[in-house]
Amino acid sequence: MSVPVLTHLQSIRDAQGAAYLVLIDPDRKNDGSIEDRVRSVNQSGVDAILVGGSLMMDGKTHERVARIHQLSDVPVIFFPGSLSQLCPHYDAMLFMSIISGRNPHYLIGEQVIAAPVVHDMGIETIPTGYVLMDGGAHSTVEFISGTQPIPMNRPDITVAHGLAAQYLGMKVLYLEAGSGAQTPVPVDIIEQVKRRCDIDLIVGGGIRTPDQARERVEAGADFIVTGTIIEEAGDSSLMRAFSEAVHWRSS
Ligand code: 1GP
Repeated sequence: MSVPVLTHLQSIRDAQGAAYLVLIDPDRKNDGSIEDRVRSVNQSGVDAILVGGSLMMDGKTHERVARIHQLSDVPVIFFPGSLSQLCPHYDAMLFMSIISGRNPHYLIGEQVIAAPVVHDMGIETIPTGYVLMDGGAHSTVEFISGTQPIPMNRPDITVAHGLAAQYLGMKVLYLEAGSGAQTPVPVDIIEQVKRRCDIDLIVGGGIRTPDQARERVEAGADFIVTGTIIEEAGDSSLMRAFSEAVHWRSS
């Protein structure tokens, strides 16, 4: 792709209201469904694939990422759960810091270890502040990173993190309720962060219906991520419905 992946997604956002990203977990449990999932992505108006997960249960992650990249018609973006998933088969990566946490290893430690390898591989980096919110289920990220999520009733704390990310020069803020969350990030939090912060917003975690996605786009989300519900649905019609809901300007 000649333009950077982030620029490409921003131009989709500008033209169609928001961009829609599907998360594929390259773990063993998805080994048999990866090809079908990527083919569905290609046919359903999805704008990019995020690849990542907090825990890998075998050693074949890189081989699965290569398969995803080979089959995908859209950019494949690394959403790092851990450095063990870093490999050259990505078009870009969210170069993330868990800014809602106070664990120095996930604030800067992993990034320092990764940076020379990323440089060597030539992967586009998208500077991203990752904000974990309390979606009502103890998420794997919470456990692995050893960090506390921000309560959903504290838009003030969330806005403060968004401003900090902006002033640190990050390009994107990822408002994350946690994969499989019972409650997605509330609309009013997205509205307040959007009103106060000048930074693109990824919103994900616990989004289970196209209506929920659309409400979050209307509140100010630039990019919507779904993972679990797409895994559970197992067909492309739901992806298509999400794509139409997110791309509200073209529907
Ligand atoms: C997780 O935000 C993503 O990091 C997707 O969450 O699996 O709940 O859709 P779900």
